[in-house]
Amino acid sequence: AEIPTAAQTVLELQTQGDALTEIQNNDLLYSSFWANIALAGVAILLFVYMGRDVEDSRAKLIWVATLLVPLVSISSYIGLASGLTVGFLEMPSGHALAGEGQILSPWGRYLTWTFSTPAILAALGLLAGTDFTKLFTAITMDIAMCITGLAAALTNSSVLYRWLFYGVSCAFFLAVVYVLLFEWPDDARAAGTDEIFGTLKNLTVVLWFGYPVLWALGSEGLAILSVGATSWGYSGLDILAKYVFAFLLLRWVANNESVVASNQAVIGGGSSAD
Ligand code: RET
Repeated sequence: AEIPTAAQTVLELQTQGDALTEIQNNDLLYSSFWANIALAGVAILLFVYMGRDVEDSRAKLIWVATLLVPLVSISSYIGLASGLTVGFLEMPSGHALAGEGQILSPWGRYLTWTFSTPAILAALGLLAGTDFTKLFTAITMDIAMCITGLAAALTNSSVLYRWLFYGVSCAFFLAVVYVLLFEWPDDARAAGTDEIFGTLKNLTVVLWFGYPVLWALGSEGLAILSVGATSWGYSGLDILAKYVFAFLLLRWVANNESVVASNQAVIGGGSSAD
């Protein structure tokens, strides 16, 4: 490892500045980032307010996990809007954008999903009253999905390797979907949370399938959609998968604290307020 010279440091800073200029000149892209920053800010305030009377420790844990979603999101989108987590990538031959020069890649998105999606799954698993094994499985598979998705987006040695990473990421995704569809519904029935769990599970499974589809159609994949359109696609999915999800969950928890509190599951119990 060499110590970078001053000139190299300046060069890197210029790249970030270039990214910022490019982002700001792309109205579609820039507005998709700022819509989410604003929404995350409002959501944080609203969710803190909605959880103000929650006292049971398991209900609080669900609330904290849910609150993490907009907290990660606001950081993620500031990273994108500032250019910090956006880079330029030359696409390999065989990719639809090969030979088109440097393509803007908002890779920070894939990175921060590594933190926001486990929070969503933690909230859902706790709601279902699941055990440690299933929660661990869902969350580790989910993290692996995000990291291999990031790898797929950043690989530019060959188009085949991009799709190979994509395929591996999809396999991890299916493991998550399996837990959501075939493990947690039974747990939720036993916990008496099956109605709200069912709603949130359906919302999650349907919306989460939108992400790999968008990746395949978007600028990283077949490039049928522009960079800006792809970004709005993700922002739209994020709005539903995060904020609608979190709002429904928190409203239910605030109104049904006793159901969550009486849940005998091993995770998140312990000293409740009484
Ligand atoms: C990628 C591409 C590779 C294949 C798969 C993907 C799935 C991504 C998902 C993301 C969900 C994100 C959410 C974010 C909210 O903060 C990485 C797009 C399967 C399911 C819900």
